[in-house]
Amino acid sequence: MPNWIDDLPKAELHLHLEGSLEPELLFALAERNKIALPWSDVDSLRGAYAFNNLQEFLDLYYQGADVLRTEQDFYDLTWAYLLKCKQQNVVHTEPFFDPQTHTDRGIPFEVVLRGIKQALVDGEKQLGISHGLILSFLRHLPESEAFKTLEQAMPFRDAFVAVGLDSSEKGFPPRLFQRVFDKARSEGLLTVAHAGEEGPPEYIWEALDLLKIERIDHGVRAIEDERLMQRIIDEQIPLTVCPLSNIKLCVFDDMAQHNILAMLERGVKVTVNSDDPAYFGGYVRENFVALHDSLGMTEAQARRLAQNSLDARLVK
Ligand code: ES4
Ligand code: ZN
Repeated sequence: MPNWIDDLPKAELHLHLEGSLEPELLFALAERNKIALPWSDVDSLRGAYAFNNLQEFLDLYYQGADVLRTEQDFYDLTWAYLLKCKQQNVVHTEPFFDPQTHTDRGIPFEVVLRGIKQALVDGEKQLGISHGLILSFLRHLPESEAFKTLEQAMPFRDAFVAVGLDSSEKGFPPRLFQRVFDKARSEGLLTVAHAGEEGPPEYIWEALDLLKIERIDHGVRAIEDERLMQRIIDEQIPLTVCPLSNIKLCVFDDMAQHNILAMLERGVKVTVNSDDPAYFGGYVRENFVALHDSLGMTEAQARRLAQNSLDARLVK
């Protein structure tokens, strides 16, 4: 593996903290919290990480998140991720968390937030990794539930830089969340949204025009709409692309088919991210390595991708 991948300072702009829960920590937390698991050991859990689409992954991801119960659990989850960042020269991160995944099973919002935020603050002090936290709404739940979540978050307004939109994409277009995103922006929060991962280019248009997003999470299906491509290039709207995720969820048949370098060469502001590294086979470094191995990414291209990630930060 080339050294220059590690040497590049990078920002990670698309990372679900719940998706960084490695099987080893999942089992340790289950034991600590006296939770019985349906898998006999770490290897059999890892063996279940085979997905045909986004929904098959999400079903397991929400099941895995059930072991997260206490403030310490959320701290440990976030800290383990930050140690990975340190190893891989990720100097800045803007992670998502999904409050509804936890509040809907009775974990108080502030328990989740305090654990995550304390680890991020310690990461800044002890590891030198800066951050901006993004509160993500689950789009398979109604907008009224997102409003409730935003209300719960407002006493902690300063803990966040933005709101996001994730979970099952098809059938849940961005327009369903226009009002809650308006409300978030009126509170001074920035906005991002998953769009064009499995969903059509139309969802990317909606996310831009109705949700006024600063970045498109995934966005790889923009390539199907030439007018959209022109806008993304003209306005230099960043795409937070997650190559290994896209292969694991069958968005592309294999890495050799991935369009990230084609987009880069057309002038799209693409970045490299890990999405749910515990489930998809690697962190930022492993995503860069896959682009090198399967797409022939050059050192110059890697430099531009890393620079794009630093330029596309919400927190400068
Ligand atoms: C996600 Cl890959 C992906 N897409 C949409 N929502 C998500 N939540 C966690 N990972
Ligand atoms: Zn994602």
